[in-house]
Amino acid sequence: MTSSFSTVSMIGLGYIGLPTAAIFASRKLKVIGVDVNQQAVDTINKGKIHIVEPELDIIVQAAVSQGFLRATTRPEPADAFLIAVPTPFKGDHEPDLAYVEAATQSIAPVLKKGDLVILESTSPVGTTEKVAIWLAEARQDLSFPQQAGEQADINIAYCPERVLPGRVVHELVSNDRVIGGMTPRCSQRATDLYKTFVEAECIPTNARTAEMCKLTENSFRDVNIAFANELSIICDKLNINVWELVNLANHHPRVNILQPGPGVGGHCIAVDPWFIVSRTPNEARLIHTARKVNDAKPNYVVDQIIAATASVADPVIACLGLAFKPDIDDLRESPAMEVVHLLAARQAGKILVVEPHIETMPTALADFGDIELVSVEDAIRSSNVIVMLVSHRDFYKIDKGLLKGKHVIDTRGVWR
Ligand code: SAJ
Repeated sequence: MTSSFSTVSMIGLGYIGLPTAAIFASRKLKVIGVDVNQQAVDTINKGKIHIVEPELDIIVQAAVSQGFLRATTRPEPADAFLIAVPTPFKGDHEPDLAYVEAATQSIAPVLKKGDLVILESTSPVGTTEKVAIWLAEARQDLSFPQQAGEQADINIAYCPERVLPGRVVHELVSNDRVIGGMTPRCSQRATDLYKTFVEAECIPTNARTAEMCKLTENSFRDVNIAFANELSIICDKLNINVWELVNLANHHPRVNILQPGPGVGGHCIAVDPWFIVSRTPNEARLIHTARKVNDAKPNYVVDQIIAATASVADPVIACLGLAFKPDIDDLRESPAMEVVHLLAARQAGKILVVEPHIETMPTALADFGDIELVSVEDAIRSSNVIVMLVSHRDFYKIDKGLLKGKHVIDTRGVWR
């Protein structure tokens, strides 16, 4: 650890902010976590967590009980401030920077000469420069990199997170980190800070490139999943098993196709490419098309299900999985949720939903009368149409013999 940081403040204690705060604290830095959600603050101060992430509970418990992590709703002075707040959409897929701006304004009064400010939130290109402008407007007594370069009182950098939900605690430490300083000194100071826990490489660049790098990584994955999803539709038309096809093609030493599915979900891959499209709509043609291909996939799956029900007198449709990907409980932007929602809206029949990672029906579905949350055994026994939506580990154990005589739509290739 470098001696220039003894107190670190994390603004936003969600899926990224809380694990990062806890890891800093585990390295014996004094961490002040800030969140507008009083309930989250109270939970953390009791040494507990308000989100689901393996191993996080143990680290937070230790950090709080040893006095290295404390949560509050109002920023306090610190040597470094990290901002990890949401950047959702507004309007037609436009990035909404309201939370980033509010977080920035909230730290302005407590900034002092020598402090480091890092933006971690996934953001459109140019956001770090905006943060610097907002801070300079609020604190005219201090100098900032856009005014004073290497001599600035305050250093500012953009350092995106790239951790995979479910593996956050491990990947925070072991992933390489892109460090986008507004000046080389800003990058150096941010590297010094992250090196308190990052065991992998910290690679310096400028803020704009770092912002674009984060968006590029998730767009790369989105475009490649869109390719797989488009292939699956082509294969349906040509009567080819897409899973076999992808497997065979991937035997080529320079081909690595991803897996088709019912669409792309989560709060990252289905969102971040739009931040490129909204800034450069005329240029980002492939990225935009990939978004549209992936967003259209749930509708395609629903059409397949409706076609399967055409020959069934009283359709009972078992939908296996609601989460946005396997073995997690996160339903955000989930294509499986969308499929069930569309099916219910089209009154396709009675719907039996199975999701081993939740206990109650999500409110978005509860309003429809003809949907029930049941066990996998009940769903398979009572249905005549079975739709595999999420390849949860548990679903691989289903006896294939039980599917005999039923219409099966396997969007994930579990029964390939
Ligand atoms: N999916 C497919 N086929 C595939 C792979 C994924 O349909 O072959 C679907 C999943 O089922 C899911 C969606 O894509 O619905 C996204 O899942 P994911 O596992 O690809 O990604 P996330 O959203 O959990 O995490 C991503 C990661 N980014 C990349 O892999 C480039 C992670 O490293 C980022 O930190 C995270 O986004 C983020 O926070 O941005």
